Amino acid sequence: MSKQSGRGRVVGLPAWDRCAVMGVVNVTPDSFSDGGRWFDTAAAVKHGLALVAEGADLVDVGGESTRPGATRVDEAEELKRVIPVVRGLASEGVTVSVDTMRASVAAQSLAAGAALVNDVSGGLADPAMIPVVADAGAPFVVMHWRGFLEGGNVKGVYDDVVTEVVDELHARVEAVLAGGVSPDRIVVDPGLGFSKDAEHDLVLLAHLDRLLTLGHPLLVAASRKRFLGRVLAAAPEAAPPPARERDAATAAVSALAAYAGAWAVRVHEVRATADAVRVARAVEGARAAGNGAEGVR
Ligand code: PMM
Repeated sequence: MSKQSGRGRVVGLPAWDRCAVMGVVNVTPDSFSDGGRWFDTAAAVKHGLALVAEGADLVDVGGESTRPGATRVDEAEELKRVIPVVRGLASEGVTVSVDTMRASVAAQSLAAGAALVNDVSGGLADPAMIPVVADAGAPFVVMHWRGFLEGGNVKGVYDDVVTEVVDELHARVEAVLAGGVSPDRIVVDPGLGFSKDAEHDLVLLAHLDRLLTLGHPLLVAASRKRFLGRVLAAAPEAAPPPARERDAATAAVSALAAYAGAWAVRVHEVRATADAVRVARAVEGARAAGNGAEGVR
């Protein structure tokens, strides 16, 4: 399978000639990395528009923190947080993704103008999710997920993390297809940090080519995650830098993921990643055009 397979077009979304940049707007008081800052409709819409001005191709709006140990918000509260922000951004012409595990939130977001449903449970948390997405003909992100984490990272045990994530994602994609979502609207995502520790995340990033063999566009969401804190810590036992000091490292992952053929990267800080995906495209272009080093001085 060609390296470009992960970059393939997602029907129902604009086509980009490089890895797309998905900016994150968390309308939550408790998200692990930017919680509380955009917990107000007007501020959240303004932030989403600022991300677009900085180079986001699409904006992912979420109203429920998926941070390990986070308590779930109820449906009414999630709707109250998310729908006005989706509507506000969509009415400004922004391509909006909704980050939700609830079918009702997905359905109302699509009605309010969202273009993509991003479900970290891959349709497992709410049995009504896949029918809603299929009926709407919406694109759908299927993330690798092993369930809600109560009491820590208990489900993060693997013999071979890459093979198991690929196989489990393959099974989810089959279920989503059986539920009527069309294959050209499915995006896959390894779910970095979800039932995975830092080593698992790094091994997955080292083998994005294996995820591309699933034959669907690939989304990589590394932004500010714990594994970057571990990589950046001065020593194995040293405290990791806080989430908001992991943006340069996030942009480095964006360049690597884009160069490996990812369809999109999901990030909180857009500007550096917008540059990173352009550098990756330029290098890819040079490689595609060139005949090797000879002739280049
Ligand atoms: N991670 C978070 C939230 N949504 N969606 C996808 N598709 N993939 C992810 O890895 C993912 C996600 C983590 O939460 P944050 O928004 O607080 O970083």
